[in-house]
Amino acid sequence: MIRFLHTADLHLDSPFKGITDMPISRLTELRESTFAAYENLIQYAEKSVPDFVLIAGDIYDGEDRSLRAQMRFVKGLERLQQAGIPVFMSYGNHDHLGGKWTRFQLPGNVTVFGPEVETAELTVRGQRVRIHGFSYKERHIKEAMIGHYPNSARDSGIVDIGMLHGSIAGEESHAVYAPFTREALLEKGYHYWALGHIHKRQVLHNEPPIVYPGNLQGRHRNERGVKGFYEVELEGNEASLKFVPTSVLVFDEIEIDCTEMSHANEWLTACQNAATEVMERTGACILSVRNIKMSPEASHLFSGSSNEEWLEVLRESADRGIWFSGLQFEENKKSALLPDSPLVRSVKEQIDSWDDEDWKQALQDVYQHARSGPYLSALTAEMKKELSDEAGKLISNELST
Ligand SMILES: [Mn+2]
Repeated sequence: MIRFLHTADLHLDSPFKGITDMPISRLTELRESTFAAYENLIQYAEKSVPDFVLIAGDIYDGEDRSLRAQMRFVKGLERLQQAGIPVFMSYGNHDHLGGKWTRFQLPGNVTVFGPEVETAELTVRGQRVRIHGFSYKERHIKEAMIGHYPNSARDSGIVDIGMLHGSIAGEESHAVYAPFTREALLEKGYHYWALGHIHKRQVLHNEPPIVYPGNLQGRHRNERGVKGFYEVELEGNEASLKFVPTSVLVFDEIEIDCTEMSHANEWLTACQNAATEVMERTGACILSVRNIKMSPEASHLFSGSSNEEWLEVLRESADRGIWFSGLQFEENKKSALLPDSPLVRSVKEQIDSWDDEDWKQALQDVYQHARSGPYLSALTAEMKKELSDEAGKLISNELST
């Protein structure tokens, strides 16, 4: 039996650029979160002493690899060295070999795959293990690198593990790098495929396992839920996987049913209850609130104050450990929500008060245009009404996105 840890997409020192309105203490905690998650991985390894650790690319968030991130990463690797744990790793599209960075020397327990597919070998209690992988030599590897992986040596009793940072060919939701198909991976006859690149944890195939462990720490509201790595045991052709959580802050979304909402405090209580439930399940969290099933009454309630004000009171009433990042209103109710808002109302009132001279002024660019002018008919009351409505819609759409 061999036992190893499979992680990928550490994205150490992610800048969390999109999040700007947090108080500084929380922002500091957030900026430390990728390191804290890595620390959880290292501690788990020190405690459980696996036979080896696999890191399948995107260790760093940026191709310039901040010094701080490198120092912290190397310190973790040194602790694994002290615990006698070998590490096999590759670089991905985010931390490709072509980037410009100040190099740290890695400790002797670490094997880094080069730009071509290479094979590393080790023996675990008499069992020969081969690990195959490569690092990105530049950011965009469009080539199907899978063609360069050797076939397994199953017949000779060797365990083969493939490490690959890339995505399934034709998968439109992500930039496709080093594309592969499930079939192409299975054809190699390996015992395990340790993938990286896709941040959502998923097992693409069970026997043998083809696995994305996801990232160690979510970085924005589209990287939801608890994040971590897999601990894998291989025994003959049997594999067992255990997910080990590492994230210290969980991004998630709560849905609030607004059917019955007629007062602000009802909504605040509903948000707090839903948020507490998430926190009890996952620990500290950053939540976006999605308001669904907006009744006319609820629309009326929300139109009385701006989104910023709602968010402000929500944050003020939040428990420790919960941060509300933003509000959304169910798509089809967006326009029903805002035409009534004070801003839209005042703009429409303004437009409605225009006399012919004001209209002429507002539209002079089109009416006096040498090409378009001659083709325009005189402005009717109906057209004015239409323009005023369009202006209202434009404003409410801009405000609600
Ligand atoms: Mn990544």
